[in-house]
Amino acid sequence: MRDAVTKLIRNYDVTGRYLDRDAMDKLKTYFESGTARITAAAVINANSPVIVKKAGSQLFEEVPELIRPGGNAYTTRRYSACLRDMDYYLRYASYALVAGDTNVLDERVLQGLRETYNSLGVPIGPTVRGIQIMKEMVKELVFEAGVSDTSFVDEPFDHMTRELSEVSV
Ligand SMILES: CCC1=C(C)/C(=C/C2=NC(=C\c3[nH]c(/C=C4\NC(=O)[C@H](C)[C@H]4CC)c(C)c3CCC(=O)O)/C(CCC(=O)O)=C2C)NC1=O
Repeated sequence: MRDAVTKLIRNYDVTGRYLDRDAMDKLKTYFESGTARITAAAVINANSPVIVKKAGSQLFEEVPELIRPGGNAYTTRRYSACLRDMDYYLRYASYALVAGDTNVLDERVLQGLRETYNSLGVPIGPTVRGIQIMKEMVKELVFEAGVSDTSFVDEPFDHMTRELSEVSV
């Protein structure tokens, strides 16, 4: 698993370089955004059950066939599996936000996921939509918590969306 700092150090170590101006700029950006990243993690931690529940409801409202007979989230078992997956995405997004790097998502969440989803018939499009709904909710909460620029929140959610959609095509 990697974070913004270990990634940078590894890149410089590979070529035996001291940390130069460019490295300092990257480190500064990361550390300056530290408080906002922690706020985001705190907001997610304090609201995760509500976020997952509300995002799920919105998703099923937008794509009602998911929970109708024949839908992938039909039956309580699959309905719960779907919300559990949403909870995974949210929790790992909070890790990636703190790390300032999406590597944790590649290693712990996305690896092999496409194969699993394809073999179980879990539709990618609505999954991606669910992730995006959670992103919007988190951004709003982070903004309400006093962080004016919430653009950094996009990264992990968009990364999961991109990786999932890329393979579905
Ligand atoms: C931490 C990393 C991690 C991830 C990401 C993960 C995902 C994951 N989701 C699964 C199933 C599932 N995932 C869904 C999800 C959905 N169905 C829909 O229609 C919606 C679009 C969507 C919710 C948004 C469903 C319904 C199942 C059960 C499918 C089945 O068993 O038929 C499975 C198969 C095994 C199981 O049911 O537990 C895995 C491995 N597991 C992990 O350990």
